[in-house]
Amino acid sequence: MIRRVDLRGRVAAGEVLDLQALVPRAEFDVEKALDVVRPITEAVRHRGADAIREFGAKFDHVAVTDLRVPAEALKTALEELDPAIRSAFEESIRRVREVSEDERGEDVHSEPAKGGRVTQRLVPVQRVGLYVPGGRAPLSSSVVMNVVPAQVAGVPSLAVASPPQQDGLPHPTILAVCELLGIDEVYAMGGAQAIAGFAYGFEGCRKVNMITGPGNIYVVAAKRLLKGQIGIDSEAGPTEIAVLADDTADAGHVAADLISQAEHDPMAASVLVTPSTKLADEVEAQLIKQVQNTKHAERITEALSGEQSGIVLVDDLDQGTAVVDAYGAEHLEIQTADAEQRAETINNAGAVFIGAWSPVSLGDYCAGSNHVLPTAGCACHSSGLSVRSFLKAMHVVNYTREALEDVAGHVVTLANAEDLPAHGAAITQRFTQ
Ligand code: HSO
Ligand code: ZN
Repeated sequence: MIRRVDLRGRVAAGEVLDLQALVPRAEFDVEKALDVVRPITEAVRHRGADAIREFGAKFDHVAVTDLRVPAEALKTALEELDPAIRSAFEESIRRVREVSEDERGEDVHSEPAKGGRVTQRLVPVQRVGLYVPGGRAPLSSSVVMNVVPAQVAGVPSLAVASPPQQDGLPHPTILAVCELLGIDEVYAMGGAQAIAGFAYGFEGCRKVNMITGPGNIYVVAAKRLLKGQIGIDSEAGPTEIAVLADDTADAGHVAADLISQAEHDPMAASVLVTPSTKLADEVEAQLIKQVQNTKHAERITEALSGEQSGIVLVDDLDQGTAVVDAYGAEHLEIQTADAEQRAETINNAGAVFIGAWSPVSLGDYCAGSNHVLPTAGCACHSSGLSVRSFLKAMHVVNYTREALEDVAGHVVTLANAEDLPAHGAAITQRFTQ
């Protein structure tokens, strides 16, 4: 069901371990997909909506006449949404909004010299396109995770794209959540053509400054290709969960959490790191037992038995901590007696979940944290989506005559040192007239 990687005693025996290579990620070769995606983005660039519709018909097998979802369809979707689902979304939105508001931050005012003021203004990106995947499981919760931080940041113009279903519209729950959040610009388009449509604009859709949201390999490839032209969030690959656990962890909980993320994708990675063989055996037994009773047993089994998943046995929790930190999982659960202190030593994870009562699926929907997180080890340099993703920091410089005069000598010296005397002259000419 799940392979084991036994590291015990190997460092003591003098072996130098490449911790990141121990559990390799499933192949998600974005570079290869670039060649497929390039002609699509070029076609959309030159032929706009016609090209988007043609690729939609080819890949989604749906003929869409009007890419823009009519206001009536959004309204109906919300009216028809199950009230229990609506109230769960409302609670999810409330929590993500509260966290986003707390995190927004203020402009920063500094005065490094008398009369010399520098302000860092936090300015929202002006127009953002949010991509919501359809496919295997249309992730309507991703609408919340993208839209709410953008709204709290103050982004004035937001558009959503999601692939059409058989009826030519995106999944009704996705439409309902858009309506709930007050998003009225929604497009029935998916894949690389949707990303290109947002990046270049097309009839009726102004081009955006930034595109966020997860997607399949072609969506990721299109984002990579068009980056620069537009800003993007971090690239999202298959979902990952790493659990660092000791004997105090409940094997049933650990197995359920490993299964929960394996449910996304046969390429999803579920990794347990533990010094306890007892826990390892119990979790393995629980995996076998629990998978039988899940709806998506086939893809879960494929994910758990893939190279990208495994149970890693370590000498002790400190080695285990080094392993998970090197791995840099999208989601890291710490279920150890000292979970809270241990979490403070982690540098690389998309998000960290502490103890028995903070499972990843809580974070997927209702913790208030964001579930759009860096995968494939990108957590060592990137953050998950948040209100900050939609804010740019802009310095505003405001010096008085006296403050400029005070520092003029240094500016001239540095300008001359770089053989750029006109830079110095721009200062001195102000005081020599
Ligand atoms: N675990 C996914 C997010 C998600 N789960 C959406 C359920 N719905 C990636 O972090
Ligand atoms: Zn999930």
